[in-house]
Amino acid sequence: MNEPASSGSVSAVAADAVFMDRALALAARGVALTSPNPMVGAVLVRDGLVVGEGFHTYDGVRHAEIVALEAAVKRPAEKHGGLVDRAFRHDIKSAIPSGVLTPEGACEAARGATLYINLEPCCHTGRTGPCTQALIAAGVSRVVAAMADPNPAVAGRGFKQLRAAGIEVSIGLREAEARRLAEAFAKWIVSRQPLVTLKSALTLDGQLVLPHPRLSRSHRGGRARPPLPRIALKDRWISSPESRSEVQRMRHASDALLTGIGTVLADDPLLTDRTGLPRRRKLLRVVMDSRLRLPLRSKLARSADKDLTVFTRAKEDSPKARALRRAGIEVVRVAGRGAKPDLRAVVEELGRREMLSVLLEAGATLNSAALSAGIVDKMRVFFAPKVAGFSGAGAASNGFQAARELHDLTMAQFGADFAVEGYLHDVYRTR
Ligand code: AOF
Ligand code: ZN
Repeated sequence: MNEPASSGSVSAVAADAVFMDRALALAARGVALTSPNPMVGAVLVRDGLVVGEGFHTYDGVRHAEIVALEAAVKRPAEKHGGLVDRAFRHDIKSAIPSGVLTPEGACEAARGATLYINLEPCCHTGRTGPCTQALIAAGVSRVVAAMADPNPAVAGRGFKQLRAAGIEVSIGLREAEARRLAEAFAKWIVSRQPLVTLKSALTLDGQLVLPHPRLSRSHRGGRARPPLPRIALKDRWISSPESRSEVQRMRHASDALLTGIGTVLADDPLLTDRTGLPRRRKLLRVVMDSRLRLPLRSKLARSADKDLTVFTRAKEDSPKARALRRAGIEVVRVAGRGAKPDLRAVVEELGRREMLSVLLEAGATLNSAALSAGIVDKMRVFFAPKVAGFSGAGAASNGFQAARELHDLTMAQFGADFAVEGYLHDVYRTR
């Protein structure tokens, strides 16, 4: 699979890397706009020049290759000799075979060009026709792809079709980057379950909560706490402003956010994507709340707008459930044992709703339940250079039998904080 880029010379290999990086950057522009499809970017190059490029968005329907081919066709007439618009009828299921160049578009724009793409071109008919056929019809002579499509409907057959048509295919350039970009799609398309990332911010002595005069008294109760007024805003946070912007970016890249009622009662969070960047579907905010303690006056409940779901063990027709529903909150009774919800069932339900990625932003209770249930795929922990006092019962009380090990670790700095990221599961391997 991992063939070197062809054409031999050092400059050709370097050019391949440059154009693949461009395809990856284009793909990433589809963040929050492609789910439940993957992020894909494509660059068409002829004689060392980019003649067309583009990226997929779900609402734009057309796949990245087709956007790039169309861009090549739409270039100024003098460049390609009188080309017409709409040369590709890829997204219209009609008498014209999808993905095939129409007669009026019989242009030379892409003939002999190389396509750089971060994912194998598809060979199936979904909402659009096969990209392989469009590329063959357009006369593309070489395809450089970073990775195979994990979708079982494609999975290498796209490459086979291209090769059978005489197109030179190289696979594996920037594969690690491409696999990372497609990891949530890969997990979901194979298992129909979302990729779950546990995000947390800790002090250097491993505490999730900073010392606070009011929190050091009773930390329980069924009401959302008002904001803590006497402490300066900057001192209420464990992590740096840079870490918190990064968390916003992580929320933006997620389909759903999962938290526990304990966090809601303690912090009264809003849990929204405040990047201001466009997203196709609202970030679904999900609360695990066995006994339906979610206060109607909490920020979450008051801001509910078809984007708040509560998973509970309480009866779906209880007065509280009805009150929450009247406030526009979805209440779903989930399988479980006693008051303990089955977190696997929750994740499966989110997968059925085409949620590819879930960000778990919760406290110690839900975090450890999620880890014990085996639903966490990766972790991202922000360590802040603060000390809260080395307190707590720690691992003795959370029911863990043994420590779990993370792999493929990476580390990044955000302001004064360090974020460590690692995987608990190989998301490219079906469990
Ligand atoms: C590509 N290029 O840009 C994307 C691909 O229903 P459809 O027609 O949109 O097909 C969705 C599937 O196509 C998706 O599951 C994945 O396998 C592939 N996505 N393929 O050649 C693209 N987004
Ligand atoms: Zn396609």
